[in-house]
Amino acid sequence: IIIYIKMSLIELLKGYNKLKPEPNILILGLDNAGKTTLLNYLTHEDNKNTKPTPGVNAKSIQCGGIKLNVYDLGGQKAIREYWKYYYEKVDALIYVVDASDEGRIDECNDSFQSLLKDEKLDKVPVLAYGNKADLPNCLGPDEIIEKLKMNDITGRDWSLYACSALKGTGVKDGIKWILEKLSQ
Ligand code: G3D
Ligand code: MG
Repeated sequence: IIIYIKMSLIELLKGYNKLKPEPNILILGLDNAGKTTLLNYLTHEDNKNTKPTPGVNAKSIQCGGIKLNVYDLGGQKAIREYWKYYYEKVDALIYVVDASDEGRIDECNDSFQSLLKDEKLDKVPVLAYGNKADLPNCLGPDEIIEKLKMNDITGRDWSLYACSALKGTGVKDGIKWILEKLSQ
């Protein structure tokens, strides 16, 4: 019998006792990018009942006194329209890209560039996921880095990981990168 145990954020957090207290991680991306799927994967829960705009799908995870807030926001509107729902300081940003949807990559880049310009996200480390990497003919990491002009990013740390939020592959590596950034 094969018992498949899903990676969870809580399991990953165990190795990070120097993590800053109560970090806020914001998950953003265009609609259909896979944000809710990612949230479901990280929390082992079905968050599907919370549909995109205008609601904010917020998830708080407690682990040994550590609170990790994951915010899953729809991507259809400018980020500014969401700030009325959001008052806490953001410590890290996860930007989910649908790597299988080349047709929307310019729109995806526009949204990403406006995020980078937002003063509320100034200096905030950015983890980009090239999601849906399980699908054929996906944009590869190098292509996404180029399309999103990530090599031009200054004043903040960034990284990009290919992943499949659906299958879980690659998710852990990205989360580890963020946890390192949030560790003092
Ligand atoms: P969103 O919350 O960013 O809007 P969702 O996106 O998490 O709702 O995902 C949108 C659709 O993409 C869903 O399909 C979901 O199953 C699919 N999806 C998300 N991540 C992956 C992935 O890694 N691989 C594949 N193949 N599909 C993914 P449905 O059909 O439910 O609309
Ligand atoms: Mg969603």
